[in-house]
Amino acid sequence: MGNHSVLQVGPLKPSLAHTLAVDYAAAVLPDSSAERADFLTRRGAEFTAAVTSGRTGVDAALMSALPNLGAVINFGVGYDTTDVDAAKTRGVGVSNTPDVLTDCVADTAVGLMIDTLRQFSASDRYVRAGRWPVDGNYPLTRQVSNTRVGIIGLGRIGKAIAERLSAFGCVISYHNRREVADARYTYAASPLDLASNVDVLIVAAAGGESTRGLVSKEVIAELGPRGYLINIARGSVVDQDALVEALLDGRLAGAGLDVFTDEPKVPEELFDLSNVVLLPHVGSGTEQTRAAMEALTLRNLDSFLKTGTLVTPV
Ligand code: 8YV
Repeated sequence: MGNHSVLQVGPLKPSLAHTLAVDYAAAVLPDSSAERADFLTRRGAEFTAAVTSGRTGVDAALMSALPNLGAVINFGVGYDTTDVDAAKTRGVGVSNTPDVLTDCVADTAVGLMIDTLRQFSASDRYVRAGRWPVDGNYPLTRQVSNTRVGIIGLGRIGKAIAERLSAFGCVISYHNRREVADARYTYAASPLDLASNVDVLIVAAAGGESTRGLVSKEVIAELGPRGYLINIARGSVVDQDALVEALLDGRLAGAGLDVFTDEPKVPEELFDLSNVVLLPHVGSGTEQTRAAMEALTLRNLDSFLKTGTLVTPV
C-alpha cells in the first residue's frame, strides 16, 4: 500500500479497531491532549488516511496537524463532527456509510414513535414495579395509526420512515432544504409550518451548522400540548433546553429521543416522565447493520489506499 499510513481517531467498533491495527498497522491518536500534541508533533506528517466515527470526527485543527492527510473515512452516515469545508480546502476526501443503515434507523424511528405514543416502555416499568394488581389498568395512551406525521429532512432515512408510516395509514408531510421532486408527500416551507399541521414531528435531518436549532422553541410551541417530537438524527437539530422545559411544563405531549446535544449526557429531569422515551443512540445498532457499516468503512479505506478515490464520498 505504498507509503500510506493510517490513523484511528476516537473509539471505533472493536472489530474495526482490531482490523485497522492488525491489517493496516494503524496508529491510534492518543486521548489526552498533552500526549496528543506530542504524538502529532512527532508523527503527524506520517498519516494519509484517518478513520473515525460521527462521535469523534476530524476537526480543522486536527486536519492541520496532519499535513499529508488525503482522506477522512467516517464510520456512520452523519459526519457533522468532521470539518468538511476545511477538508475541501485542503483537498482531503471525506467518506461516510450511507444506505446500509437506512432500514435500521428508520425502524428505530417508527419503534420510538410507537413506544412514545403508546408508552410501552413506561407500561413495562408499571408491570415490573408490581403496580398492575395494585393500581389497576394502565392509563389510556395515543393512537399511532392514521396520525399526521411531519418529517424534517426527507433524505434516504426520512423517506424510509415515510414509507413505513404510510403503511400505518399516517398522513405524511415534510420539510426539507429543497422540495423533493418525486415525493408523494405534502411539502411545508418551514419547520414552523410543518409543526402547525401535524401530531408527530420526526427529525431525520443531517446535523451540523446548517440545521442547528431548526426545531426551535417556537416550533416546539407550535407542536403544542397534543404534539410529539421524535428525534433519531442529531441532538443539535433541536433546542434541547426548550424541549426539556416544554416537556416538564406539559406544553408538549411527549418525546422519543435517540440522540442528545451532549452524548452520553441525557437531561435527568426527563427520567421520571412516562411520556418520554430515552434511547442511548442505538438507531443503527444491530449486528447486521454495524457489520455492513464496518465493511463499507473498510471498502472506502482500501479504495483510497489503492486508488486514491473513495467509494462513498460525501
Ligand atoms: C452511529 C450514527 O452510531 O451513522 C450515524 O450517523 O449516528 C450512527 O449510525 C455513529 O455514527 C457511530 O459513531
